[in-house]
Amino acid sequence: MRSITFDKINITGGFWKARQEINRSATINAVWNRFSDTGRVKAFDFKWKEGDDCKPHIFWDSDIAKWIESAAYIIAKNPDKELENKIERIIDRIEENQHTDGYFNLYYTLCEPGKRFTDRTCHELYCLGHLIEAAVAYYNATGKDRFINLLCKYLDLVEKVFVKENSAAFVTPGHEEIELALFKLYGCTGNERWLDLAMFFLNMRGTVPHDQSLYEGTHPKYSQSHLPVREQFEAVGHCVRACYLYSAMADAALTMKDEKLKYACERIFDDIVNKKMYITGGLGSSHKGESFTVSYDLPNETAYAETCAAISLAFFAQRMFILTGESKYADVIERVMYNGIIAGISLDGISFFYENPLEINLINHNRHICVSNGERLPITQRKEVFDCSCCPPNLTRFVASLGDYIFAENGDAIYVNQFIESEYEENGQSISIRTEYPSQGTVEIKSSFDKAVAVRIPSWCSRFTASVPYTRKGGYIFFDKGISDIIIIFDISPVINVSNPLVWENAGKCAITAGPVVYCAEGVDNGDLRGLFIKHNPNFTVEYSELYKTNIIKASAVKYKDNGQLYSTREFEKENTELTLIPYFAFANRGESDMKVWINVE
Ligand code: FUB
Ligand code: ZN
Repeated sequence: MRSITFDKINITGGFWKARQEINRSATINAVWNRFSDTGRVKAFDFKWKEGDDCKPHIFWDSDIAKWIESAAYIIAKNPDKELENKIERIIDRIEENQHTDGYFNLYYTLCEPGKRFTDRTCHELYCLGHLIEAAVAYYNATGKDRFINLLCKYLDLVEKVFVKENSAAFVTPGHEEIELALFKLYGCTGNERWLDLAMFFLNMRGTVPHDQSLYEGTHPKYSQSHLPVREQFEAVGHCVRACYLYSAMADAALTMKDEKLKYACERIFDDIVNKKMYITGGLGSSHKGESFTVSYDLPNETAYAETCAAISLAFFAQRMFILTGESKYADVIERVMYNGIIAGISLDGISFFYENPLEINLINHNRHICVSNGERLPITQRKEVFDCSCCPPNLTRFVASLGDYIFAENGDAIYVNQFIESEYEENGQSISIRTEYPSQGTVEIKSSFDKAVAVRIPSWCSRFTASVPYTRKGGYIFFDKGISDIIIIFDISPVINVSNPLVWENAGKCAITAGPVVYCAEGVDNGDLRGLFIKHNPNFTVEYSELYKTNIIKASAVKYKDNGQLYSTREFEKENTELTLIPYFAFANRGESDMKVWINVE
């Protein structure tokens, strides 16, 4: 399967066009401004000294790198001199401050000189990985190779220290990222040294006793260092680290035709999706280690579900789709992009969640009034920047390059994976999608390609119609070549979802989805959420909301009345009511509020 990259695709309207416009006009500048306020941009002047404010953090390089990568994706579609100049200034600083042997790192140059490559947990290779991704994106957008060349010089050093001399204090990085970046660099330059280096880091993981020792009390599973990669079959440890690693494993499986790696990736992916993923596509059941825990452990209120983890799942899923051509991977991308990822950003595009809980109970947030311990709970309102601000620039790069996920090509067919109003043109042939998705299920596809068109039937969809004959194979319906006008109508009526009974937290509860969108109830619409139970077979009504650019849902429900008694042997009185449900991605945009995705069923 060949992916058709975002630069060849125009997103022309609808839900995602609006999101990309906000990303381009508001978010990219807001993130830059907050990175300036907090000293991240200035740090690249390399003037910081002990005692000054804004001490560089070990992965500030990566924050700016992800910002550059995002800006490069934006420039690729909308040339913008101001953004380009900002990038050029940072590259100037990198060039001026790169060590003569190629090394470049803010923290180890300014704060701990002489200690480079001594601490596996300190993110040097992670930062380099993000710089590489940024440089590749910038080269692809502008044709300028100065940034890539600087980093290749750094990579000459990395190859010497890690592969030839084995002189660093560790062999594999504590936070994966460089591996997938090296695959991108190999794809861009064709230089097999970078492929070999990627394979070196992958093959060594889980084989080096020193790298498997306990770091800061964490188990080797935390950084997926417990086993060689071909023997890893379960998703473990820190979720972002994990999915960046699994993405690189999938890259390697494809590039090297490595069946063992492919098998490991398939097993891990299924483990995530069938046992460890929130209905929103969020990953990470615990803030401790920002990590996967055990199967079916999916607490709602204390969910970690870091925005970066959701994005990293999309990266892994996309590579698995390219590797296998199976629609289930695109299903997961759809789930995560409409839910777990964009919940991380406010509707106005300037503030962010790091953790994305599936429930907010404000009483628990105020519990310290009565008792002092209190479970650690995610914040209830988005913030413009964090001390650890990895998520905002991950969002900007994901949204700017969203076109990557729409179409793919394999032999005789063009694949339509995501229903986003867009067009792709190559060699005088084109395919376009027109749709109001996800507020409506109608998708019109026009193709002049001399190929069949394969359209994904989403796993959530039990009913659809198509305007022309098709054949079904796996998760796709195929329209013969020569069929140029296709209209598919997916039934996106609201439906009830229940959890596997082993998910303790969700027993007796349901979640409502419509098409790919997961819904939630907020106190701001429904008053006190306590005592509210959705009817067993609820009536749903749907109305379009301009605020959310998709629908809200009203569902029939009952409200139990407080009669002043704490306990009773008889059922409390109840009255019929209507529950208002909004898209989960839009929660916490109207002030602090209780919120629930999983709702009690009467
Ligand atoms: O450690 C770098 C990034 O910060 C991780 O990927 C996130 O989970 C956050 O810890
Ligand atoms: Zn993050």
